[in-house]
Amino acid sequence: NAAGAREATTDCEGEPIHMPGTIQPHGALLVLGGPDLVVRRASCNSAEFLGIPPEALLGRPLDGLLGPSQTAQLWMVASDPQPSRFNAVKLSLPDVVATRPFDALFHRVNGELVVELEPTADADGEFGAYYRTVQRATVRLQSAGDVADLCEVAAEEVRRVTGFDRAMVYRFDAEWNGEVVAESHADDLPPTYLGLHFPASDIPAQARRLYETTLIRAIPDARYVPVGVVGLDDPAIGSQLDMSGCVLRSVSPMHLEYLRNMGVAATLTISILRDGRLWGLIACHHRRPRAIPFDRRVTCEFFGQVIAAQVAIREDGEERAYRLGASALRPRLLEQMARSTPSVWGLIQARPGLLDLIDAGGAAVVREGECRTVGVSPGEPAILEIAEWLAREEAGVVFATDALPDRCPVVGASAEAPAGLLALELSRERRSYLMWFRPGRERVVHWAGDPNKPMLPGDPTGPARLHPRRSFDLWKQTVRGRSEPWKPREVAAAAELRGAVLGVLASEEQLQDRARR
Ligand code: BLA
Repeated sequence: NAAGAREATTDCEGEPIHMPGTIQPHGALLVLGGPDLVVRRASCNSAEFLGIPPEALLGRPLDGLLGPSQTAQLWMVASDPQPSRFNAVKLSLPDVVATRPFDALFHRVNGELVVELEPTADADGEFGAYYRTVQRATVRLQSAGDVADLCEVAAEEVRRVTGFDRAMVYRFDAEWNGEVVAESHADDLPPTYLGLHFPASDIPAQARRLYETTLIRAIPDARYVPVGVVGLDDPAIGSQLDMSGCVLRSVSPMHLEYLRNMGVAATLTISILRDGRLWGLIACHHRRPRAIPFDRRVTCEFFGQVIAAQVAIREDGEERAYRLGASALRPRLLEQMARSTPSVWGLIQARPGLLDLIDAGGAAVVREGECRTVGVSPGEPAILEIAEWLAREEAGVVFATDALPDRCPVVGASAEAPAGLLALELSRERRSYLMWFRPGRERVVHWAGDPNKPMLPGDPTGPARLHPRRSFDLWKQTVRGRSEPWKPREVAAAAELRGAVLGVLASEEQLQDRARR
């Protein structure tokens, strides 16, 4: 039910995912503070990586652990005023037997230096082949056609580069609902998510904000047991560590459950930004645990930026092409008006016409209690009522809504009723309007599989809403009675058309006046 959905959203958004107090176990974490970089916090698994248990690390200055030359190297990284995320130092510990080679990743938070140790990539020799793979991917992305084609290539290439079972491009809409717009999968897996929509609550607001600053995240094993972090016995240490920038940050239990319900053992997620905001994600799934070493994650992050740049180029291109198309179409609509009596009916007769200017299910022209329609539109009585309502409400000269049943009481929320309305006022006194209608979104969904067949055996006792299919149902609830939103460029094109149409109508009136005299 809708109330339940809202509640779940609120709960999810309240979880402080940036300070879980624990980390994932595939690495170890140290927090250093003070002028001597003394270890103030350490993860409970430190012995596994450093050979030293956390209690024995706390209070020790760094140079005692690393020796003077590595400490100096670390200082250099630590004092960089603009620390790069791409900076990792390969460290080895002189006085202890390190159990395995690792990368050390650094960043600062609230005056402390956070050090994360992760197993390093072992096969440096592979780099040549890896580089060629990335280069090939970059070339393919740059030569992709439109945004849809680009997403297709992005999913394929990210899967190839990461070796995951499945890679998807997940695109957000204006309300942060998402749709899987491309999917690449291993040969022995079926396509599963392509075309599916998910509600905004599946990736709550605080998570989306975080993903705008940390552009790549890995969960190598979704069934992991979280590792605690202990601190010096000092009141200042009592406060929770802000792990926003930690690659080892423990993941929300809600999300881990979601992944388990999906049958996913490992994920890698890459942000795609547009003007600093999240445009979409590349989500990779693997059936077995899978870790991607730091070097490769950096490559994937770079890859996300290439994709983002290519998205921007194509979207800007589409914008320009749309504007050009609209300005070419406008004179043809006006020509048809000149050939029709009364002229406004010409707008309905023109081919290409109103539905080529604005992507909608149908359009109508209302004039003095009469109307003409093209495409799929409500019946004449309903259209006339909408015109009455627009006039009464003083809806303005350009009115756009993607939630008409909510806004306009005369439109019922029936499956046939339009959910989106873009209306241009031609004359309020005469109840004369030009309208476009869009259907409800739940009807424009394309299914990849049988919606009634559960995707996974799943855990029947688990929270039902976390099942991806149910999640899709939840999305359908949140968008009931809602249409695809009108794009700003469409509203702008409609407003420009209104100006031109009013010009034609004014001269028509002058002619009629003259004829009468
Ligand atoms: C995070 N949810 C996420 C992430 C994705 C999704 C991609 C990013 C984290 C990651 O895996 O790297 C959702 N993943 C999807 C979707 C698909 C997919 C839609 O593969 C489709 C194919 N999630 C819920 C509900 C809650 C919730 C109801 O469904 C809250 C009650 C929470 N999701 C949630 C939280 C995070 C998250 C809190 C942040 C996880 C973190 O970074 O700690």
